[in-house]
Amino acid sequence: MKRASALLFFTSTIVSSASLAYAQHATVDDQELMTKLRQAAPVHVLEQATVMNTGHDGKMKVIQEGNNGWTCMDPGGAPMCADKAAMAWVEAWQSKGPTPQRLGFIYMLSGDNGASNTDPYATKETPDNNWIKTGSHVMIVGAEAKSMMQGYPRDAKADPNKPYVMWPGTPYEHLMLPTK
Ligand SMILES: [Cu+2]
Repeated sequence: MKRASALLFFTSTIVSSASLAYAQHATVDDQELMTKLRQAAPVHVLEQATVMNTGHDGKMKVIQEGNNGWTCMDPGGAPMCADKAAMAWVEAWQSKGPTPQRLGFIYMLSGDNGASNTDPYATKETPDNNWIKTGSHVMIVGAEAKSMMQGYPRDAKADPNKPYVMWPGTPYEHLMLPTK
């Protein structure tokens, strides 16, 4: 009996980590999402922000209506709060559209899940995609940031402990600024 329930626990753990690996389809309940977001951005930003969670159908749903221009969400285990210009940049990146001109700002104070530093669309580590995991950081995005990025390292294999340019040479290159 004990054995059977241990096995059941083990199986469901595997199933849930498998679905977490599937970033877009991962679901966390709203309470859990809010807990994660409190670690990811200043609480006063989160308080008045629009909060989106991924529903079981994989679509984003608004779970808190905001009025401060910020949007908070957790796409695939990387909780973040983004301002309006940064949201437009996120949309451009995801739809492979032109980089918006305006400067955007993103809080990711609990770090990310890892990303390729050379392929903006990679979802997992491969031997040659320069996978990198960054701890607590903020991001500055948008075409306007390109002049600001001069002088920061733009190596394919970045050192995530220091400020660096992510996705260098792509339309979505942006500044990663560790906060610890
Ligand atoms: Cu980030």
